[in-house]
Amino acid sequence: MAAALATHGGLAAAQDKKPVTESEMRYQAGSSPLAQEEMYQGINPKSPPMTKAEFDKARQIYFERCAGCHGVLRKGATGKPLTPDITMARGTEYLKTFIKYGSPAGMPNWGTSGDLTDAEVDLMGRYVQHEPPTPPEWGMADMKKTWKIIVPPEKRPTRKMNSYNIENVFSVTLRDSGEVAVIDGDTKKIISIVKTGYAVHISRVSASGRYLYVIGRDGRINLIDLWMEKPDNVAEIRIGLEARSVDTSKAKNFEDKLAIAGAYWPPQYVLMKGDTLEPLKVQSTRGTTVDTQEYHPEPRVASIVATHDKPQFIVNVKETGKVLIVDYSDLNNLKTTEIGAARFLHDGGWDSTKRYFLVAANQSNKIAVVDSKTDKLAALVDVGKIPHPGRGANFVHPKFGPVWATGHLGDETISLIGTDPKGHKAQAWKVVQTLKAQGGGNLFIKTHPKSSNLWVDTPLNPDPKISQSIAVFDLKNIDKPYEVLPIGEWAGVGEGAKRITQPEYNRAGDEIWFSVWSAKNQQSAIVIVDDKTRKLKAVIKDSRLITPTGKFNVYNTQRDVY
Ligand code: DHE
Repeated sequence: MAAALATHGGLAAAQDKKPVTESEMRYQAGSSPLAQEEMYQGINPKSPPMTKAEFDKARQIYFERCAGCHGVLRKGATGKPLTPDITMARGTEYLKTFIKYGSPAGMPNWGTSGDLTDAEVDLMGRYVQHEPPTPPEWGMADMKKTWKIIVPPEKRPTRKMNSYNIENVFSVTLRDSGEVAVIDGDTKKIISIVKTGYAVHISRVSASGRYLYVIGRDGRINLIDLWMEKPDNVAEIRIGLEARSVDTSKAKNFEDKLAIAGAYWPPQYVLMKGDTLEPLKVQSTRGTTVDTQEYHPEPRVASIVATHDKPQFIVNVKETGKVLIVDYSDLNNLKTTEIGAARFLHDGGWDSTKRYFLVAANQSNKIAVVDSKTDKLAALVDVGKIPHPGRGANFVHPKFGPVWATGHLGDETISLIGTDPKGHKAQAWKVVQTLKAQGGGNLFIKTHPKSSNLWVDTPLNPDPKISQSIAVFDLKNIDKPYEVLPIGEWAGVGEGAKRITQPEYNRAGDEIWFSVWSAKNQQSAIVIVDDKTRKLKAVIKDSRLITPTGKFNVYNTQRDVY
């Protein structure tokens, strides 16, 4: 279905060039919480007949399996557009073949893999010829209905009530249990398990380091107060029906004052009060794409970052390929600067000076560099296939000076980009060196100002040997081959996928934590490695550590140390 349908319109044209890799497909094809939403079945007499029950079942399968790639409204994203003008011309038999057998361009073989029965393949072949149902909007009134202040600010502690060294606390995503584990980095003991949103995604930390903001894929934000004797939720809200990103104001005089979250559906971002999550302003991201200038009805909000020395959030919009710089100093007269970058914006991080934000435009194989001082695009840098930096890694290259590095989902390379236009002008915003790591399927890389190691994960590589280990480069001898550490084996957890993901440093920068990510019904773990010796230091195993993925050290997240 994916390859053959890519013939209509500019959206399709922009996507024709690159087949989707298996790693990327596995990454994108996560279940959407929208599967649970009731939607209206439009009647088009030309579409193949479907009962309401069939339509509802197909809709659920679509949102569980297909929406991540083809988009909520089937306008296309990583996968091709599947609107009825295209699909009806193909016909049911043709579509069924694609769904059953897949395509070399990345469409999974849903039928022959056993994921869908022949009856379900037939159902989906008919479903995609119907008008895409639109999930409901989610406005201020809906948000307010879900907004809860669990402990009002005046009833919260006025000083830290526990003896934890908060700067070395970690918030660990427990993806499939919809919780975070708050872990004491000094003792490596779990302080508390806090209930959060569905398939919880990331945590961010307020400017003071007191509050944790956690967002679930279902758009639920939990505000956790680390000053409580036992850190727990103090407020909660649902800002959309599906979301991935959250951050909090960092500028002087705005510390802990505001929060921002971006939704995948509806396509919007929301500004909130930092200590209560009271929603203050909802801004839509619907608009035109950066290249073909077509209207896009569902441009999802990808990463959001707070600038440290200016009252602004940098909001990266996926499908339109635009970066919005939102000045939050006056919410009634909100100033937004729109920067045209490239499609599809995803994740990114600051350079070491925190002036430049570098964000992956993953379908363009580019990194967009945004200058937060001038509010302008500084450069678009060509990198490897499907860049996926996480927040990237900053270090001083022995020859080329300060660089920021990204890995890639689609190949084994690490691109090092010069980030010092003053001191190293010739290298600025150019790939100065390309390293080769273990293989494709990389998601996160990490180093620390006090370290000379660069850690590269490969959780989505199809070879278990590669997905269960980590590659580490010596930044002092950057041309030396990388070393491979068998983190999955070190975890000692027995059977399981044991995908090693998201390296994260402790406060001191002398140890590095890895998630050993297995299925929900299998044992997972966190493996901690001594950064200097690269030897195993500790393993955290606990039956409550269900599917750990992202880990966020309070100090490093609060200050963007990476
Ligand atoms: Fe993520 C960050 C979206 C799948 C773990 N992920 C992000 C960000 C976005 C995003 C937009 C940037 C947030 C920010 O900085 O404000 N992620 C998506 C998806 O749309 C996608 C591809 C599919 C989905 O269904 O959600 C997806 N992500 C995953 C996973 O499968 C991962 C590996 C495991 C999990 O927990 O679900 C995963 N994403 C992460 C992590 C970060 C992240 C750990 C933060 C990294 C960091 O160091 O900041």
